[in-house]
Amino acid sequence: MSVVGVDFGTLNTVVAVARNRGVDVITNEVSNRATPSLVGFGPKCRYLGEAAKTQEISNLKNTVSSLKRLAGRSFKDPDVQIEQQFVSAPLVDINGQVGAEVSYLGKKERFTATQLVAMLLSKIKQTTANEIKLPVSDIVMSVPAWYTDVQRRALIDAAEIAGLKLLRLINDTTAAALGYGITKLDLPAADEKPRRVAFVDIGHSDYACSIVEYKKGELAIKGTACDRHFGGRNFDKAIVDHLQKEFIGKYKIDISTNPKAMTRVAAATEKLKKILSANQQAPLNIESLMNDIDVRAMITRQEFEAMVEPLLSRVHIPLEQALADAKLTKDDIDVVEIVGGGSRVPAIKDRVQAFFGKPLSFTLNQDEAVARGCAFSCAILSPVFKVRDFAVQDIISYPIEFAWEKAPDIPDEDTSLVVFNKGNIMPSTKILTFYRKQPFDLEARYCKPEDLPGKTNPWIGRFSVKGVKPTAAQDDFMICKLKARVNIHGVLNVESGYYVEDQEVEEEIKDDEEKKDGDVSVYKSPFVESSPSIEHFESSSIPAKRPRLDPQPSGEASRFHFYDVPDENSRLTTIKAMDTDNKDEKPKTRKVKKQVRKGELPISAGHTGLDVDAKNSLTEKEASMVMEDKLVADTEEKKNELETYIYELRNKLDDQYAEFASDEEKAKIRSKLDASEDWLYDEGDDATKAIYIAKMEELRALAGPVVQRHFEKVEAERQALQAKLEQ
Ligand code: ATP
Ligand code: K
Ligand code: MG
Repeated sequence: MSVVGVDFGTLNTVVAVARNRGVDVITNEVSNRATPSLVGFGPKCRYLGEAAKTQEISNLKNTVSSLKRLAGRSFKDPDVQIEQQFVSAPLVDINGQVGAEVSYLGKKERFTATQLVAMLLSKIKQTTANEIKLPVSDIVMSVPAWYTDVQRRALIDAAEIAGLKLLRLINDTTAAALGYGITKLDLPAADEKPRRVAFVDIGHSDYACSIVEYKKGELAIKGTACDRHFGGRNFDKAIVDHLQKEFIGKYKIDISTNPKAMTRVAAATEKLKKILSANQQAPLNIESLMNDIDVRAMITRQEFEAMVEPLLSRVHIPLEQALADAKLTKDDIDVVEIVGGGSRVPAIKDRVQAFFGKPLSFTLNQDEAVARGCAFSCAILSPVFKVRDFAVQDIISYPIEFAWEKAPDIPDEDTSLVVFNKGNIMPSTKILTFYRKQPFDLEARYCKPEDLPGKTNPWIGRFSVKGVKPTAAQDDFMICKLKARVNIHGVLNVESGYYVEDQEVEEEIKDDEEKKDGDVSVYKSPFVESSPSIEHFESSSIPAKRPRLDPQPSGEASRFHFYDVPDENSRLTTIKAMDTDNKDEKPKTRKVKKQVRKGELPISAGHTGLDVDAKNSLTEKEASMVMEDKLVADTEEKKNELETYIYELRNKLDDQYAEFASDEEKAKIRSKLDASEDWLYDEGDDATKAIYIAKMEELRALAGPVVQRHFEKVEAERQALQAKLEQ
């Protein structure tokens, strides 16, 4: 079983694996440590990763980039229009979702962003399996912290379509933070002041800062803030826009009217930008860019910095926000770690350093830190790998509320409640309590739509609670408990439902509780079910009739609790603790009303992810495209083998086989070789795998006797030599 971490970047995807008692970044088929996050389509097969990059310039209309930015987005989202500026294939609306229309196997085809991501992942899976010589299944993959439920579900679906088992979606900066923590052996002990590290990741499209607190064996994310439209590509675009104007004046060409010219300038610009990170000026030369015109330009670092000043002036914003969320100041930060290729721009580093007022630290590999963190996370979660345990506590990025219809018999009931707040620990479970006599529905949604990317629909899911009926005995409310969880992927679910009944139980009084006055109003009852949560019951202190949340400090074991109180005087909500009257008995006990789990409530959930049937059919489709690609690759390989064999045999006939073939035999073989070669460059250029194999067999059979005679002679010589040595 393999342990794999995938940093799915906007520009590049980096894969790390756990092996040789460590974590290594693997190389792909052309020995690169990062694979372009690109998919392309052709008349015979798909081009995935490196192949898509190779074909890009000649196949712009059928090449899709920005996959990470498209997953889970709706076509109408204004953000998709921004992406279209960076994506050369036409983006289209597929049942509301964004996808691309391409020409594939000679026909127009449309693929959703989820499918496109699955294609890249499927390639990553093959590359990784080839490299580590093991089948790949379990992975941990990174996403930006600002990814919403629908985006996360899209990636989970994509991984499944690609035949991968996604153990965790982890936020980019959290992955980097894990990689940092697990390798540092000098973290503060539990009773010491935590080490506080700011992680700054600036990639190709994205900028995030997380403030992280470390103690031995654990990290807690305290605040994360992002600029969703800030990365290397924005810096490139500033230069391209400048060059576009310059070329209009200087060469009378407008590259914005010519996609191929635009792409070539963008590629040259990215190189130029990288040169400017180490030099004060950099040249750009492109031959025959448009209308047979060669262009040249020279840009100094100073000019570049002036062009990107509007971006540079935003650098401090996520840093300030992350600190504010963490309720810390710059002075509290012990270390500032920088990752991501985009942060190599000296002016960015200067701004970050000036903001924190301390030198930056580069102990992580800027390009590989996220992938390595993902691999560590996978190792921790994988049952087959032993790794030092390291607890990772992340936080929720957007507040989530539940809404429902007012119950007919509870007049004053509220109809919505914020259940998860921004900054709540993630993963986390909360128990919601409802008093109902009939089945009911709940809807979950983000309650601050203005914080979401673009115009993301705040709707998260709808949950129908079945099996609810009045309690048999008294025709009373059923007390329904629902477990809402933002899980390890950052995805919301109502995972289960059950109902409880109030029962009087005898309970021992612990000494430290005794001081309480007769009527104990607050009483903690540890929940016996699988959930480690603690429920809180209160009696008279609840302001009647209002659903509410009761804030708890923090940690997986403490939750916010939700009360739904039907009636001020209802005995359902009154939990009384009574002293037992007999004081002589030991141990002392009292009767308390406790809620006892009585049965399950089935829940059917509707969310933005794919349903099972759709997922199965896309999985089949992906598998068949993989087979098709493989067939094309195998066919190409057989064709190359045949071609090579023709050349080799022809040479050997003049060389080592010369003495073993008669002139007649040689002439016959040569003429067959010539015919086969002519065939290869003619109709044989595009034949099937089986035909190439058959042609090869034909030649082998013809040359067989000659090869055999040669072999026998070589063998006889070998034996003679051996016999001599053994004498
Ligand atoms: P994202 O995290 O935004 O999804 P990503 O993970 O694919 O994207 P990275 O690989 O971290 O992005 O960074 C890629 C960006 O870094 C590109 O824009 C690239 O031009 C830029 N970059 C790489 N090296 C340098 C350099 N030496 N100087 C300036 N920019 C650089
Ligand atoms: K990357
Ligand atoms: Mg990245």
